[in-house]
Amino acid sequence: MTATATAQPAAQVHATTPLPALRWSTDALVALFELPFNDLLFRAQEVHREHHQPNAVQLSTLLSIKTGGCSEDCGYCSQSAHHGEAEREALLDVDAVVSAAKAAKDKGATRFCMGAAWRGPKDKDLDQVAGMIAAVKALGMETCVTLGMLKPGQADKLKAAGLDYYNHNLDTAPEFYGQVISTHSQQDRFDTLDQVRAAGINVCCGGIVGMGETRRARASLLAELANLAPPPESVPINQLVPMPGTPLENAPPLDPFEFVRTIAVARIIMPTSLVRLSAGRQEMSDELQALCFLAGANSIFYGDKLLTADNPEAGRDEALFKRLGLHAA
Ligand code: SAM
Ligand code: DTB
Ligand code: SF4
Repeated sequence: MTATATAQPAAQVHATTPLPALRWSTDALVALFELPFNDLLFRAQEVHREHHQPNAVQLSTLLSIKTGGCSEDCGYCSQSAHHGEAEREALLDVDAVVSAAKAAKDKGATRFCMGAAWRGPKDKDLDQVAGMIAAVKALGMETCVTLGMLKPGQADKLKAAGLDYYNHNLDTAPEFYGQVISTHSQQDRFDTLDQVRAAGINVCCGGIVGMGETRRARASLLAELANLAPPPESVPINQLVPMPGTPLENAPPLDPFEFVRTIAVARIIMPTSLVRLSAGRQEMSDELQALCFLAGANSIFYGDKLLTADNPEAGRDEALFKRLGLHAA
């Protein structure tokens, strides 16, 4: 059987920029997922080499600037007040953030991502975060924040502070979204993404796999991401980290090859984006991570902590890069 994947004319595109009317269908992406593994990885490598340095991997370091107690009920999240067990911590002060950013820069990270467990920021909080962004930017790093849903005008304030990227994930397929989150809708996420784009901030937007969704749902999420106009500059692909106490604590583990396929499809349909091998690396073997790089992942979260979950120690990543001949971008 020959599987073909074609871009279809657009019916509707999200975001404000009128761009080429290309729209990926879920069927086309399911066909990519169904390719023999070697064929899929070969196609992903071809696309990867056409658009990126083949052995370069960008390093982003995360810091949780406000932890736990979130009003939202995202079924995967340790920081939800509904079920999360993460220890709560108030918004950090600027000095603490700057010293973490300096340490990350010294270790080789080029982007510093600050995450807050909010449904969305209050204006007072946003002013404090703006100070953090300006201070991290002054270190010569790229800045990224993920603060939840934005109200009109807030994205402009972030842009004025020097923000390079806003992370706001679509997280899962529209047809699965309501099974995982009830306190906001995926349309709310699109609305914030539109504001981020309109403010001239780069978009970091991806999702989570391994929550018990079908392959078709994974394809459907990737189609939504690629059909953003333009597609996100950064696409974090998270593998669910099953957190104690959350509704998804006992989700059945995903076949590792299916995770690699997800990366490969993302690479093929979003050729110029950074595809980040994100949460879940601590639980992955070196061999599985190598397959993800072969499939076109060219960014990682670097540093021993994500927001509340563990991430590989820098030393393990350095050793892996050396064995694979990879270098920091
Ligand atoms: N509250 C903001 C929001 O939801 O956009 C920002 C922080 S939130 C923790 C950022 C992202 O982390 C989520 O969109 C989700 O993709 C990811 N995430 C959260 N918990 C996770 C888990 N247990 N495993 C994998 N990814 C997770
Ligand atoms: C993203 O897509 N993954 C990061 C970042 N954006 C903010 C967060 C992963 C969180 C993993 C679970 C935790 O640390 O609590
Ligand atoms: Fe809150 Fe974000 Fe966690 Fe959802 S993913 S509960 S919005 S911190």
